[in-house]
Amino acid sequence: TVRKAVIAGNWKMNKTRPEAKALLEELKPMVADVKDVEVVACVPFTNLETALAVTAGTNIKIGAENCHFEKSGAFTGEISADMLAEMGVEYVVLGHSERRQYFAETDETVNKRTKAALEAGLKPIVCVGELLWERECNITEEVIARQIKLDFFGISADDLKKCIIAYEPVWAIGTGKTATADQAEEVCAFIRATLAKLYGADVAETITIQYGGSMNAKNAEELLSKTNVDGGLIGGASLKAADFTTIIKAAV
Ligand code: 3PY
Repeated sequence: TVRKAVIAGNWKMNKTRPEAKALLEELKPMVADVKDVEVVACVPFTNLETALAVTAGTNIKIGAENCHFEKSGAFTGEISADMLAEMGVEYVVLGHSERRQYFAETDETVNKRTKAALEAGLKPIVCVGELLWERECNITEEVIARQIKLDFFGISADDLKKCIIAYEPVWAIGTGKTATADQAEEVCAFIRATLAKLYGADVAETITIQYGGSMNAKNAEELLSKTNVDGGLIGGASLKAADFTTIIKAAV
């Protein structure tokens, strides 16, 4: 395809600085020869500086796991997109279902964060996905279309091309349950068709759509073989250098 695969680790709330350093040092030589896949590690804020230093000059890019939508101000405990960009961070995960579920993030705040991230020059990895209940009620496509419309509202086609969309069915996150490759392909294709309608075929064909939700060393190859699955957002398996490398090589 025209799209370069992007495999991004989402470390979630894991790893102290020495642990982060050790993991990335282990990963570096294992993926040094990978050219056709964009390799990203999205790490906790406290690990960003260490991660950037350890991966400087390598093919591993660094991302954050969230950012706030305001530029600065009285938002105790928050981190702005500018603060991340200034460090040299390239990517930021936004709207992960854990943020939506436990930290009351909504499509409205995901939209604001996406705009702030783009304005700061970051590449947002915006997560969408349906709940199990919604899938059972046969409204997966409605839910996904609504998230796409709201999360990217007011964002230009050119800016949208800088974004990655991660399809993460909520029932597959941290549960060990994976969508089948056909289920993943079906929804990723639907996302692309929705983008084609809203933004035109050019944007739809250009944008990277990842699958996320318990992708691991065993199931990655089949998921990544699908036409509309351009990469993965990897939870637990990104915490092990060997598993993460297997997934990256499955995307080549
Ligand atoms: C998972 O694989 O569980 C994820 O949430 C990836 O973001």
